Amino acid sequence: MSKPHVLMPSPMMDLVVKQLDEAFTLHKLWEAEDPEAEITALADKIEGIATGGKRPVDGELMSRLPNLKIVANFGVGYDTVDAAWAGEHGIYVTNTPDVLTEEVADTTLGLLLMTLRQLSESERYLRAGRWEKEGPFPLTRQTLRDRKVGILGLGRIGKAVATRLEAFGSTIVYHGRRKQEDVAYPFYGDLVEMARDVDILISIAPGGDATHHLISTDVLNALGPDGVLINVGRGSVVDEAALISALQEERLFSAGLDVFENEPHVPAELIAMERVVLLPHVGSASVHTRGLMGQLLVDNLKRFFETGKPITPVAETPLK
Ligand code: NAP
Ligand code: 8YV
Repeated sequence: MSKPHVLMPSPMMDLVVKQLDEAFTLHKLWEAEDPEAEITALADKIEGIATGGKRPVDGELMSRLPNLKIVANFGVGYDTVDAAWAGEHGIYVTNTPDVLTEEVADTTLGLLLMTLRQLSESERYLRAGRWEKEGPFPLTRQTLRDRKVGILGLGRIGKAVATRLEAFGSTIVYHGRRKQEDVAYPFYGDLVEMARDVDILISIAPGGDATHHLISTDVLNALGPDGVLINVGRGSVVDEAALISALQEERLFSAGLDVFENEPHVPAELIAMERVVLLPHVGSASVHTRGLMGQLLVDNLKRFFETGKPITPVAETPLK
């Protein structure tokens, strides 16, 4: 029996490529001389896509593949796949939830502490020989002691962040589209109102149209000159230009960012700010966790082609 044909638009980790190469007829689009002509030539054969998000899997691409049945996304966030279009056309989309939750929550706490206590800046101070020449690094204005933290997106990762923050003694509140009945933390239906009441805003909400620029000038102004923003969700959730202005004009104290609007580009204005902490989207980036994510992507494709049902389909997939 011939193996199902799977399209991989951009390179993925060896663990994924090796297993997909064994189980399927894998088409590595980046190796094709003319990728667009390759898609056209393979159009009728392709039944699955394995994507890491570098090339968006949009309606335009999917509509060219009449036998496409499943798109397997590497990552829990799947904003680069048009899952609504896929769902409407009976195509499964899968993501990689849960296996990365604790790792991303660990990174979030690391980024939070680095930002509040200006740890990157103080390390640069030491490495530049300034401790010896100029004396101790100045005391930081920020601390996690006695702080109120607002979480935008109290989902799997948001809850794992909240559990850690409880151990740190923080007061926790949250905003989302709806109040969660099984959650005891106070809920805010209005993000500006929550920002006004907290010291720190942590965003771990998904990307996409519904959350685009949710963290606006109004939200940043409500956080105020002593406020700190941490973003580990998606860059598109924050109005980056508004954030830069707020930091430059000292309407916001600082920010810790793992995600950006136009990755891997990071605005020079942010890079120039000593106090701001910038990470290159490393929330889940350990060999351990990326390995689990890759394996789940492979297992989703294998399970689907064996049984007709993947392991972790996203909510938009209407197929039962
Ligand atoms: P999840 O369990 O689906 O949680 C998402 C949360 O966001 C939910 O609590 C949801 O609450 C809230 N939300 C969704 N749409 C919203 C909207 N329009 N307005 C306000 N809140 C909204 O997902 P997860 O596993 O925690 O992952 C969350 C996100 O983290 C991913 O989508 C991804 O973008 C990001 N992420 C980043 C990294 C990294 O490396 N930096 C790694 C992994 C994930 P309601 O449904 O109640 O609104
Ligand atoms: C991945 C992520 O680094 O899972 C997500 O949503 O943002 C990260 O874990 C990314 O998706 C890999 O491209």
